[in-house]
Amino acid sequence: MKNHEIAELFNRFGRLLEMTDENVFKIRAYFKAAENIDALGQDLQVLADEQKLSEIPGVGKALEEKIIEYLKTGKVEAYERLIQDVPETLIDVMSVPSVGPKKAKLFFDKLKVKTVADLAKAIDDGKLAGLDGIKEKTIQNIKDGIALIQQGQARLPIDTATLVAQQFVSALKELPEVKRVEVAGSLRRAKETIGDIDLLVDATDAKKVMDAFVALPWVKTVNGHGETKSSILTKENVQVDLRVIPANVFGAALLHLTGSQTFNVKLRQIAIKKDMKVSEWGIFKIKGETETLLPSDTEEKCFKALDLPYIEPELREEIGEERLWSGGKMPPLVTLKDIKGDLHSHSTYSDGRNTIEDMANAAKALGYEYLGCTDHSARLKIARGVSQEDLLKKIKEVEELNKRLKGFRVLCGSEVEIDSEGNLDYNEDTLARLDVVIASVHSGFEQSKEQLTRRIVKACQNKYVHAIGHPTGRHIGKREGYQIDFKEICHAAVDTGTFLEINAFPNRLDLDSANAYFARGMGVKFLIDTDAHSKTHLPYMTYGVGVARRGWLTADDVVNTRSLAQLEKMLKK
Ligand code: DGT
Ligand code: CA
Ligand code: CA
Ligand code: ZN
Repeated sequence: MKNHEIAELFNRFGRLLEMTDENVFKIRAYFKAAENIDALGQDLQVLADEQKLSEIPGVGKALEEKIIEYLKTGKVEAYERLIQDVPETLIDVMSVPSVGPKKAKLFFDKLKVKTVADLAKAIDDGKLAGLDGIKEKTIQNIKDGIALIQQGQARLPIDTATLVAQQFVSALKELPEVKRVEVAGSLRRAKETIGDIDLLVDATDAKKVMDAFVALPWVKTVNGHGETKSSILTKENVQVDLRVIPANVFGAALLHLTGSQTFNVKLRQIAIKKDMKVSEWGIFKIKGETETLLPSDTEEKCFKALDLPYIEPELREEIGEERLWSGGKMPPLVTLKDIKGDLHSHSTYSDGRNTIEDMANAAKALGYEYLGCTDHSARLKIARGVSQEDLLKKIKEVEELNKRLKGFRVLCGSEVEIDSEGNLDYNEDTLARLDVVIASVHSGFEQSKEQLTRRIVKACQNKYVHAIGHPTGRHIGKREGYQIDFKEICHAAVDTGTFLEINAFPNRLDLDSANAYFARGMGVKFLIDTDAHSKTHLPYMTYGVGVARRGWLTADDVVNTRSLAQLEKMLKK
C-alpha cells in the first residue's frame, strides 16, 4: 500500500511550497490531503482503479492526477521540478527551532544554505549577521536550535519522562481554568523509551491555559504557541506537547493521542467497515453525506460505539492484537496494586546504599508483605559481592530483623553469579540456607549463543535457583542483550519451575514486553523486581508492571502477586 508514501510526499510538497510564493490555500490543500490519505484505511490503488480518488476529502483534480502519476511511476514530475529550485534538505533547515520557511528561504537565497550543516557553518563564519531582520538574539536562538537537533532526538528513559510529565501535570492542575489533565502518547502506553510527552487538558479557557503552559519555569524554548495546541522544550531538552480539547470529544482525542499510530490506523479501518469514522474530533456514524457525532467524551464510550471491548493503553500496539479485533475478551492485566513484594534488591551488604532495615521499612511503607534482599555474591568484586562468611552474618541479621518487623518479612537471598561454565558462586550448603536465589549473568557477554544459553539453562537446573535475573542482560541505550536462544531458556524455565525476571530498573526493563509475551505463551512464570540499589528505587516497580502489561501478563502469571504464605510455598522448588 502506497498511502503513507504519498501522504509523506504531499507533506514534503507542502512544506517546500511554503518557501515559494505559492498561494496559502493551495499549500494547505497538500497538508489536508496528506492527513486524509493517512486516515483513509483503504488502499489508494484500489480507489484509483475504481476512479474514486476524488471522493477523498481535500483531493481535487490536481492532486488526484498526482496520486495516479505516483501510483504509476513512483514519482510526481511537478515535485521533481520543484526540488530542482528548492532542495529537499531545506525541510530540515526549516525544522530548526527559530528558523521556519521565511528565514530558511532568506538563508538559501542570500547564502546558498541548503542543509543544517551549511547553516551551522554560515553562523560560525559570521555570515548571518547583517542579513535583513536577523538580530544578534536570533542568531543565538538558531545556534541553540541546531545544537538541539545535533544532540539527536535521543529517546527518554521512562523514569525521566514520567517525572517531567508529573511536573507539568501538577502545574496544570493548579490552574483554575483546568478541569482535567491526561497524559497520552507512548508514556501512557508504558513504552520503554519515550520520544516526547503528550498532554491533554479540558479547560474553561484554552488561551489562558496555553499562555500559562508556555510560561512555566521549566520551559526553555517555545516551539509552538497556539490557541489549542502548544509545544515546548524543557531545560533538559524534553519536548512536551499540550492540547486543549472540548469535553464532549475528550475521549476520542485521548484515544487518538494515546496511539500508537498503528493502532489508530487499525481502529479507523474497523470504523470504516461499520460505516463509522474515528478521528481526534470524535466517533461519527456515517449515513450518505451526513456524519453524526456519537458520544465521545470518554474512551469507554468510543470503544463501545465501535462495539469493541475497552483496550488497555499498554496493548495498543501491534503485538498480539489481532485477537482484539475479532471481538475477543481482554485479559485482566496485572496492576501495581496486585504486587505484594519485591524479590530483588541490594543493601549495604553489597553495593546498595541503604541498610537491610531501611530497605525493609521502605518496602513496608509501599504496602508490601515481603522484600527479597539479594545482594551480589562473592565473585562480583566490583559490586562488593558478599563472601560466604559475611553471608552467614547477613542471615543472622535478617533473622533478628524479622523478629522486630510486624506483618512484614525480609527474605534473605542473593543475586548469585552464573560463572562462564554455568556454575554458581556459592556452594550448595550456602544456597540451601537462603530464602530466595536469583541467578544472573554479569560477565562473559562475548561468549557464543550456545555457551550463554547453556550457562543459563544450567542455572535453571540448579535446584536452589528460584529465578533468572535480567535474563537478556541488555542496557537500554548502551548495549544490546547477549546472544541467547530465548526459546530454549523458556523451555528450561518451565521444565525446572524457574521464574524469569522482569527487571523494572528503567535502563534495563529486561525481559522486555515482547519477550515476556513470548515466554508467557510458553508457560513461564515471572517475577517483577526492581533490582533496587537504594530505597528510592523501590517505586520503579511501576515500570516493570508496565512491561508486564504490554506483554499481556495477568496477576496469575506473576509470582510476586502472591501473599507471603503462598510465595513461601512456591519458593520450595
Ligand atoms: P513517541 O513520542 O515517539 O515516544 O511516540 P508517540 O506514540 O507518543 O507519538 P507522538 O508523540 O508522535 O504522537 C502521539 C500519538 O498521536 C501517536 O501515538 C498517535 C497519534 N498520531 C500522531 N501522529 C499521527 C499520524 O500521523 N497518524 C495517526 N494515525 N496518528 C498519529
Ligand atoms: Ca509522544
Ligand atoms: Ca508528540
Ligand atoms: Zn544484576
